[in-house]
Amino acid sequence: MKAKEDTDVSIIRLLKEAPDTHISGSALSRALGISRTAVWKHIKGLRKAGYPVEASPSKGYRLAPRDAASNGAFNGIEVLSGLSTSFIGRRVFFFDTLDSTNIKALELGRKGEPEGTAVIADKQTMGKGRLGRRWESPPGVNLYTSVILRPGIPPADAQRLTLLMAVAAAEAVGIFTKESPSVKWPNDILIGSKKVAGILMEMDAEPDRVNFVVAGIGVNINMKEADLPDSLRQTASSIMQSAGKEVARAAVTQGLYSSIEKWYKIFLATGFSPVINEWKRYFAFEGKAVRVSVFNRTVEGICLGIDDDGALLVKTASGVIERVISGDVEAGQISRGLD
Ligand code: BT5
Repeated sequence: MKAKEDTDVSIIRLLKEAPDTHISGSALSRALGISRTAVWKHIKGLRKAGYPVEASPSKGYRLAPRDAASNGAFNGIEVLSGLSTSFIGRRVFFFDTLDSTNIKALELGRKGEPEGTAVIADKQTMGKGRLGRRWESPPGVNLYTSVILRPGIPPADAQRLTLLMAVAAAEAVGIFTKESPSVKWPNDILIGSKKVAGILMEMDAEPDRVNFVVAGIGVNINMKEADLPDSLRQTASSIMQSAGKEVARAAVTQGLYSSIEKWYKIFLATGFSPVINEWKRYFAFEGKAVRVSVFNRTVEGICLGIDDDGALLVKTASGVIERVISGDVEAGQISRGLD
């Protein structure tokens, strides 16, 4: 990230820390180690970027209070100036439009960007779901982000990170919603029965080693039904629809990055079981009838939960326990012979 942006972030952070007071030009120049003229240049740039910085010759600078209806700016400066993580999202590449944040993050990962680097787009033109599906990504309302991780694990273990991301996303969504979120195996975050967030993990790997993983997360934040195609209106929702009000996208992003960092550190320090245990708390399908689409077949039965690797366990009518590594789950019918 460019040095100029770091100074901008510091200025916004300092102004936010003193919400109702002015900070003099000389105090800012001392705190930032730059001249007063340089401070003024940055303030002009920040105003251009949409920050309402007031300047008074006698008192200095102050961030004008935003009106209550505004859900705040959403850009790299806004995310960074309120971020409390040590490495997730500390480097942020913010774009107004991208084809897909995952595509950009894969490109940046191959160029050697460090662990924790994040890509955000206000809008995606080719937002990706799993198996070539599409992720609806309208502008101005949601979060589309991808984070680079370098966990040094074998490719076979990478699936575990999907569940870790689901735990982090559910935790972050739950901070803002009235209802508690649940997870649908493996990667959907639901409020009630409607999807508010999805996760797409991609990796750059050799046969025995993961070079890096890209965790792509889409969170519906202030999206209204009207922003969605007809086909998704019955199945998708947003944080706003549960919270009853608009929510600042920067705050959701910061919450998500904090949760990712927290669970990723736990995973690296103590392994996968704390993540699995937490994931189970959010899982709504255990003991229920499910129908799982797996490539070219369907597995039906009672969901017994997941095993230690995160695979789904389904007991079929014939009593066989099937272990499903990848697929789509939906509620099924209880048929005779299942117990
Ligand atoms: C997912 O796939 O749920 C993964 C979504 C990942 C999106 C993020 S955004 C940032 C990053 N960059 C990307 O390009 N992608 C990631 P899957 O489980 O296959 O679900 C896809 C299905 O969810 C679609 O076929 C629709 O039925 C539904 N869907 C599409 N857009 C949606 C939305 N905005 N909200 C809720 N459901 C949606």
